Amino acid sequence: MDKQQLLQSMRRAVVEGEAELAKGLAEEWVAGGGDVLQAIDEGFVAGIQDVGSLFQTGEIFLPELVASAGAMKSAMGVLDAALRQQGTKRASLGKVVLGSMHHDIHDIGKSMVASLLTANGFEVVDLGVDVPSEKFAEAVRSEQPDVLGMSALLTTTMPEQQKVISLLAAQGLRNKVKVIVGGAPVNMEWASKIGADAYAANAISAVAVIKNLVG
Ligand code: B1M
Repeated sequence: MDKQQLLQSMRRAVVEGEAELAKGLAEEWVAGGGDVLQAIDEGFVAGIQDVGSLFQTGEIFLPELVASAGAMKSAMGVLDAALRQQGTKRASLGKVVLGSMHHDIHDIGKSMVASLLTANGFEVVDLGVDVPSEKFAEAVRSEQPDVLGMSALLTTTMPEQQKVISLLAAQGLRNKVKVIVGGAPVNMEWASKIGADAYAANAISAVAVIKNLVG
């Protein structure tokens, strides 16, 4: 298969929820020396975006959504390992604590931000998904990161980002850390409204923005 055919197959494998196939295609891409970011963006993310549209229009339902997310994650396991290998060759640029908001179990985008940060030489502490505000604050206290990153994929979990920022202020931690927010429903206006230091629309720009934040 040539590159374009591989990218198309990746997209289809996610839409069809074919985890083994998605993983195999990612392995084939990495073994052939392909650009990992291109496979993520033009292959697998394109597929999960198709899935989001099909779910929204009622053409597929939750079981298919779950299968597609599984396919995406099995491919990302391979691509993440390839990205991490690039990151181990560099000195640390700073420490970033990351997590998905309380009641939010979406982690594909957040994990992508984590992978790219690691690949670019940041030390990343990933708190995972469904992270309560107290746990974010505790991590800022114990890990003393340069940057705290919060990801929200649901409109209902966006207010949790505001809650964490208020909690950091109440605990005297707000001026000790830069805060960046992201996730599909989040935008610059929301970031300013809740007093975050920064917003990034995607994982690639998140790396650039965080590099700026740490000076
Ligand atoms: Co859910 N889901 N989901 N879902 N899901 C969305 C978000 C939704 C938009 C689908 C839709 O209706 N079209 C919708 C939200 C609607 C809303 O809030 N207004 C939705 C819903 C409703 C739900 C459930 C409520 C469904 C239900 O149960 N009835 C449920 C909620 C569960 C919960 O969290 N409590 C649910 C569940 C799931 C699955 C578990 C099946 C699965 C997630 C699996 C997983 O993550 N492990 C899932 C999926 C896969 C999606 C869609 C299809 C894809 C999300 C994704 O991974 N995108 C999504 C539709 C969509 O977004 N088009 C949808 C790919 C990823 C690379 O993009 O996450 O946006 P994204 O990340 C980007 C940027 O946003 C940015 O960089 C990333 C890479 O470029 N970014 C950051 C992300 N975090 C960042 C942090 C930063 C900076 C940038 O700094 C810190």
